[in-house]
Amino acid sequence: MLKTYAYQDLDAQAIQALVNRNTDPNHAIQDSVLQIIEEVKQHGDVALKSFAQKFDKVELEQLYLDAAEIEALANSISRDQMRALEIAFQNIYKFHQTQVRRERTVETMPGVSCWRELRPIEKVGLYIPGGSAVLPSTLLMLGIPARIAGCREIVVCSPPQNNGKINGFVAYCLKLLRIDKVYLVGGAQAVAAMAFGTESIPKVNKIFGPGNQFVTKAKSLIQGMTDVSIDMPAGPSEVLVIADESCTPAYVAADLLAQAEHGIDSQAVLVCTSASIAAEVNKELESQLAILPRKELAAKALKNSYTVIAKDLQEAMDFSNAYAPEHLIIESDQWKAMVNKVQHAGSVFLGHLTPESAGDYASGTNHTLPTSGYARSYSGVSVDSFVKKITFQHITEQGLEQIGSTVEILAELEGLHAHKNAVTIRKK
Ligand code: HSO
Ligand code: ZN
Repeated sequence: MLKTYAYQDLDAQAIQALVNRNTDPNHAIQDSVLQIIEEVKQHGDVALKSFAQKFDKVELEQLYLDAAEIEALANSISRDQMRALEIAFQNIYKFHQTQVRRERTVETMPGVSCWRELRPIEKVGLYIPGGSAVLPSTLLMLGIPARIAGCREIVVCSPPQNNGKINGFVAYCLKLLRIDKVYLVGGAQAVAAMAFGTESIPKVNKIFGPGNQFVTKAKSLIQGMTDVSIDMPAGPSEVLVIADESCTPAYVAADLLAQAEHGIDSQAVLVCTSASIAAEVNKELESQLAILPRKELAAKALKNSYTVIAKDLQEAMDFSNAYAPEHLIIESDQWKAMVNKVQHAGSVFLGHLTPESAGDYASGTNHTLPTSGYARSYSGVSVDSFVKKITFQHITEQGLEQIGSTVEILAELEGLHAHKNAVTIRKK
């Protein structure tokens, strides 16, 4: 049974307490991650092999699998599974391809032209977690925009299984992405390896991908230690479902559980417009939870979760905007009218037949999204995450005549005479 709050009883402070995801940095984690980073920096491959022994319980002679090994693993999955991964690949590719658009050149004054051009980030590192659920879909969500952007080198790290291999689905996705090497490294040590480079693992320019608290902490730490950047700060996954009288409680419960099964720290929030909807959803939660293979995990996650009863959809949306969910599902006939009221969310699922699972896997949108309230200021991963935008300009003789005195005056008022002279000398 989800804890329940009535929106009308919540003051600003109570709302703040509810929407706060408490991602307080934990010092025990920070200290051990710093140690791991130091080990990898100093001992490279040797450190990675000993971490594989310690954390993944496997003795590795070589830290990667090559094309032939990937091919063999990829061939171990069924035809139907291959086909499903291919359809997901195509849809994600189609959606992301539209994100590459050439921008117009702007003549800000006659003879003064400015424009931007995209260039791929040369080397990117993708981290694919292995833990309690292996997520080949995450490889598609990161690899496809990297390919479309034209990144020259795509380094993939994923923790080895205890047979020293990776799972066949991840291997098949590597094949679809034409990536012919995968590094068998997991956890904070994978992030450190891609940030500093080792004998086997190339240093990259930007690191992407979700992970546990150790991976997340490593990503935030290496940013301050190197010139390597990261996709976004990541926390546990979350969903907020807005449901009104038009909803089907069984669908709402199914969506909350799809989130809850990710992990014990996941959060599934229901905001509905009456107590009777909440009661029906709770009944469904109980019966659907009972038959889930990951019911222990999901039940724990539901303990961190709650329901808010709002008086109408507007109030429900106000709460959602205060929460800034990673995923927002609007299970109402009125979904169209709600679209422009959404202010803060990572990805939004509209109507009764649009489960988050569709976007998690195959509809085309990216599932690497801002969590923990970062949807207030971050976007999800897209092709943009894999490119830089460089500005260019060109000034003609006429242009210099047009803009010259403005620059001279501004340089003068800042007391920067060399700046002024760089114009003056050209006007002569
Ligand atoms: N909901 C997760 C993505 C995912 N779900 C992968 C299943 N597999 C974070 O958006
Ligand atoms: Zn999911």
